[in-house]
Amino acid sequence: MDPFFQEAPTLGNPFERDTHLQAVIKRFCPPNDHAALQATLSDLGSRAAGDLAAAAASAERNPPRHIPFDPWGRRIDHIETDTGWRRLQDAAAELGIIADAYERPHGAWSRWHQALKLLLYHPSSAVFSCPLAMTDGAARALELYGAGDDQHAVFKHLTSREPAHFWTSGQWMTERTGGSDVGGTQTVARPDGHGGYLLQGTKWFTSATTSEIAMTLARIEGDPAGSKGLSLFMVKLRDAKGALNHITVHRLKDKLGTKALPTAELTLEGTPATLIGGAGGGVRKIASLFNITRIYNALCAVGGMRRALLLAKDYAEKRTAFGKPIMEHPLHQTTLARLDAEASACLLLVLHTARLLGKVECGDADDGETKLLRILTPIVKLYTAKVGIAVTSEALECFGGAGYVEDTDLPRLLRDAQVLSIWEGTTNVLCLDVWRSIEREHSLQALETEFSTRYQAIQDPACRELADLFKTRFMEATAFYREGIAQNPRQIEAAMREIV
Ligand code: MFK
Ligand code: FAD
Repeated sequence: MDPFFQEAPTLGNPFERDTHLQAVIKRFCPPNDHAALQATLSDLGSRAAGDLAAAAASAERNPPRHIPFDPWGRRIDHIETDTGWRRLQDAAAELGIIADAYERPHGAWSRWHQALKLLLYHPSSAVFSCPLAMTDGAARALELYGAGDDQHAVFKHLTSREPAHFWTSGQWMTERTGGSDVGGTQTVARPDGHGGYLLQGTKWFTSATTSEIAMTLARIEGDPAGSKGLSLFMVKLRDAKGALNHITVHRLKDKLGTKALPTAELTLEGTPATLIGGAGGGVRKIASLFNITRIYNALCAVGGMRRALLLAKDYAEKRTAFGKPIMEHPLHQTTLARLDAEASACLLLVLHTARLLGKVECGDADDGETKLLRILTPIVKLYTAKVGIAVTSEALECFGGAGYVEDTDLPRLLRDAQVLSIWEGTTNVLCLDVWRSIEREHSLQALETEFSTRYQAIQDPACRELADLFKTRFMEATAFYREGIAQNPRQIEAAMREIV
């Protein structure tokens, strides 16, 4: 008898294979754009399984390396990255992932189009989507608060479609004192006497340390303690000769996942910096950045889930147990269907959020939609991250032992999902952001209106039964607010958990 060897799962074109994604696009895309979008995503799907996947595999095989000294002992702090990593950056520029959001070729639908590209790009990008997220956020902060020729030139680099001109940005908020509570930021900004500032302080997590610029928080000397005293700054990482600009990189983090992404600890030692949007209000200004990266986080969670499921479904057709493909076993079918339903719900939620973002950025949104975007952003970030971890974990189980074996490349999917609930605000911190948006921006009404509009449109009795259940829980969770008893922090936290 010939020895048996299991056929490996194959990705194929992840757009062509994802019938649910195609159905969603058909349902929501403006009819005139549909054919062109379909063709763009089909091309991108083929690249996601082809050259992008190959570049990502190379970047994962050759993780970044910190080279502190040159052969003669000079401090250089070079971070060596793989050619695949750099190809992924070039591809992002060519695909116009950031440019689409700012040139707005589809008007208020541009963010929605961009979101679809990201869903396919992210899972084949070795998490280059992280530098892209921060670059997009930095472009948004510059669009809102930037001034002057230099900042305009930087904006042009961040939004370029030309690989040779395209720059990326970091987002340096976390210090040793805390990533959630940035009020403890110890970085100090001293005027340089020529209108600029020199920064002194240590940043504890800086992903994409190979970026050209970074947006960061610092306290101008003499400004008050706490978050109120922080301002937003832009740092150019390298000088004209390509040497780091008064920055010492201590080491790269040894992380559970995101292995191709360089994440460093570094110290700013009199690093020249430009104040963005004037002194003070640093947290509010950097919120324009992290509200973009939080939506990217959600898109990447969904992209990761769909990728894991496509592979699991393909495998279910190829793997036989008890005399038939595992796809034909009812329990396995149910598992895949349940995971698919969860990932599909997240897909709809995040695409709707991207649509709202596009409307708000183009000035097409009414007050209710603006508030809805505000409250949905932390909700979709925290919810899709949690579901992403759970779905990816169970998707690995669908491969049996192979899902736990490194050279199948499946465990990486789970490692890369695990970070999604930590960076860009942990789950509890985002629960409190939901509360902040309710209390300060009165966004709950917008969520209730959205819910009741959708509730009334439900025809199917089974769906209505589910929606009734959801409605009861939603009303209970928000009762504290309507009844003006929002005094007890425990009760607020429990309620926020229920709402999301
Ligand atoms: C592949 C996936 C892509 C993702 C890539 C990610 C790469 C990883 C990068 C990172 O992880 S970067 C670090 C991310 N760090 C965070 O997200 C910080 C988490 N902590 C919080 O979000 C805290 O809640 C916060 C720092 C905002 C608390 O700060 P404060 O100053 O104590 O809060 P406060 O006083 O309530 O708000 C200060 C101002 O910010 C207020 O405005 P005003 O100054 O006008 O009063 C708030 O209204 C405003 N603000 C806070 N959160 C906001 C916001 N505005 C809009 N949206 C929000 N979400
Ligand atoms: P802490 O803030 O100490 O939180 C610890 C725990 O306390 C969490 O569970 C949190 O939910 C909980 N907690 C805190 N406050 C509250 C509260 N008020 N109520 C209830 N619970 C609370 N940061 C950057 O700035 N730039 C980067 O590029 C970057 N890259 C990263 C890359 C990776 C791979 C990782 C893992 C992190 C990165 N970070 C980056 C840091 C990340 O944003 C922080 O780790 C995160 O914001 C949490 O901060 P912390 O680690 O200090 O945890």
